[in-house]
Amino acid sequence: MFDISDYRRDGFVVLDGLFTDDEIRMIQDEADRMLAEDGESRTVETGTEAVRATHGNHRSSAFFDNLIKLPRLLDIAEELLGDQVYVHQFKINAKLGLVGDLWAWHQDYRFWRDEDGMPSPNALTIAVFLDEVHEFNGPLMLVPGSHAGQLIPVKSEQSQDWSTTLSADLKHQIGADALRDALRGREIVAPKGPAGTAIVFHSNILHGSGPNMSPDARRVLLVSYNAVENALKPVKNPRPEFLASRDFEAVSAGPATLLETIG
Ligand code: 6CS
Ligand code: FE
Repeated sequence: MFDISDYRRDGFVVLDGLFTDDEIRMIQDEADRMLAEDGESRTVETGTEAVRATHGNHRSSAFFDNLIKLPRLLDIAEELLGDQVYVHQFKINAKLGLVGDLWAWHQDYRFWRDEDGMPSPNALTIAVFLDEVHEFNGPLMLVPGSHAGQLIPVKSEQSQDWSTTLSADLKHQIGADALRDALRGREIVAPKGPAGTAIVFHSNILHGSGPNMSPDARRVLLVSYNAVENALKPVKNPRPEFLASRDFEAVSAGPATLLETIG
């Protein structure tokens, strides 16, 4: 399916056609149902009613519970993490046309270590394009090789409000000087492609995305798998279960195909 050495070198790989058009249509329908459901696990773009993201939907949607157990996803996660895996976080980022805001440059492991007590960066995310990703609707940008170093220093702050870990005005912001150092001699890539394309990326890779300047939505479904051996340690202020799961039971493979929406 892909060359593991590419993943080890770059910290990510792009998988064309991981899902078929028919499967994407089913995923889009269930994603829209979840994005429309108000609740604590849904965030909106600052100062607007426009939905930004929804989290932990595999815990309430039988359809997404089936999706996270697809062998085509579990095989990748288990191979790259070298262990059985569980779902640390499930989210759908909407990045709606013209209103979808940016995701500042960051490393996921910064959040999963400092907020959730994750011992090591042996975790990854599989991001599935639910819409075509093109130059103007806020493609995910990644810095190949940036996963191999230490965590980039951030401007620390003591906010206990977990919503600042998901907003455009992101907690754990990386300052311009630290960013300049991290980007020196490196390139920035922004994989584009049709719905059904997937990007598998390391928890330590520097990534972000700009605002959506086009009328086309850029919905992306992201499943973050953690190695069972890398289960979260206890922390003083644990984030909600829909953001950082503390059910460390290994996920067993389910059917190889998506089941009809069982909404
Ligand atoms: O805080 C988190 O877990 C989330 N925040 C960002 C900026 N990306 C990773 C993760 O989804
Ligand atoms: Fe991220």
